[in-house]
Amino acid sequence: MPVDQGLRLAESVSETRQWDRLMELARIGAIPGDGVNRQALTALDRQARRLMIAWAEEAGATVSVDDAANLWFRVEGRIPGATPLLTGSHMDSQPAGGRFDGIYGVMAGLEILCALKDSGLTLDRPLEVVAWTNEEGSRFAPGCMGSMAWAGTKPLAAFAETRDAEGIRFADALAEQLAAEADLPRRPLGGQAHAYIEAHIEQGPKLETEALDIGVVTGIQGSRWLTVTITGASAHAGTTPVSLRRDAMQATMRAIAALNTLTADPTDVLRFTVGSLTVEPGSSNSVAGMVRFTIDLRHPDAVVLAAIGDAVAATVAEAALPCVATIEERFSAAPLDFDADLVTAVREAAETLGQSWSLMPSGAFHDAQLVAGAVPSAMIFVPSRAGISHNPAEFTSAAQLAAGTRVLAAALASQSRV
Ligand code: HGY
Ligand code: MN
Ligand code: MN
Ligand code: MN
Repeated sequence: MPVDQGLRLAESVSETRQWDRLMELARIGAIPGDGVNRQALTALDRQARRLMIAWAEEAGATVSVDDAANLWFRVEGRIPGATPLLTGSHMDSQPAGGRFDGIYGVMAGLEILCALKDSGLTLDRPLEVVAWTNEEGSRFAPGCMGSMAWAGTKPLAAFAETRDAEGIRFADALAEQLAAEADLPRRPLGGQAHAYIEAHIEQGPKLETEALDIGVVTGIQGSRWLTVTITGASAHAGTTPVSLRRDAMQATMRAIAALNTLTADPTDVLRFTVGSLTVEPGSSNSVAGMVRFTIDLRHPDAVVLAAIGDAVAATVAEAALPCVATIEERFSAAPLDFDADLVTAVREAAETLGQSWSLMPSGAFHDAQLVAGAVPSAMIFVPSRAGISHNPAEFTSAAQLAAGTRVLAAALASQSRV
């Protein structure tokens, strides 16, 4: 599709329609402070999907779902049988999430389907928009299950037994989702795409601080998720001498203090987070018998990330004594550079549309990190107010979101030639 058609497609993107629909979706699972709690494979997730499905059908797309409950919207191109272009992101949110993380990228794809219909343009290639299942991993760890299963990084069965806080198995929650959407055509898991470009909020402060419109994302740093279980012995808080205790909470505090020392990085490149912690029996007058906590490690260098991850085990085991520590790796995504040609296409689309831009890496992981294992991929960022995300205060303006969607439209169109 020549550049001017990419421009015409971009011009048909409606800022208002996109914004109004995002605000309508934000009412599903709304929490105080303009936030959203719409976690993967819940009734709220299904309610939001139904809304997107209705809008996609209005835009003339065919809708389908695959065995991982990834949700697909497709419009045909001029060249029958051409490998499709692919865009999308995730619809699931954090428990105290914002109105834009993930859902913006799916909405941007949907908005481009609407722009195709409104403009009467047809791309050479089919265009597919996908909502990947469980990117956040906040209900069922790990994240990016849908994109991992689609890209063949891990078989879907590998996730079956993971449980949420209520003890529900992922396999059962997935079966419930698929049963609720049994009216949708089922498509095989996996497939091909000529290129994948994902639009997402930056979730950091760079674009706003530098007053830039677009992040041309060069790659994504590595992530490792570990779950630590420290086992001692529950005991009476009043009668048990401290010298006789195997206090899992005290052991945990020693272990996290030791990990803070291990991961201290004055350059703030290595990121270490303990985001969730559970205590058993969890009573004020019982010594903790078991503590389970999560570790989230991020670094752009795979060797550093591997070394730190391995050092965690030894550090925790020693600090936890006389309690026993076990460590389970829940997720790892290697650092990666996006497809250079696609990064150029995104940059050129931003320039053609007169948007200010900067090349930048992503601190957050995204489905694109896994899809890139199977398809040339790239990402587009739009600014996050004060860099806030995974927080109800997350905000990006209607105009900023529309600018990102227009760059996405032009970048996808540039990749449509067969
Ligand atoms: O955790 C992440 O990096 C992503 O935002 N889910
Ligand atoms: Mn996200
Ligand atoms: Mn997120
Ligand atoms: Mn190409």
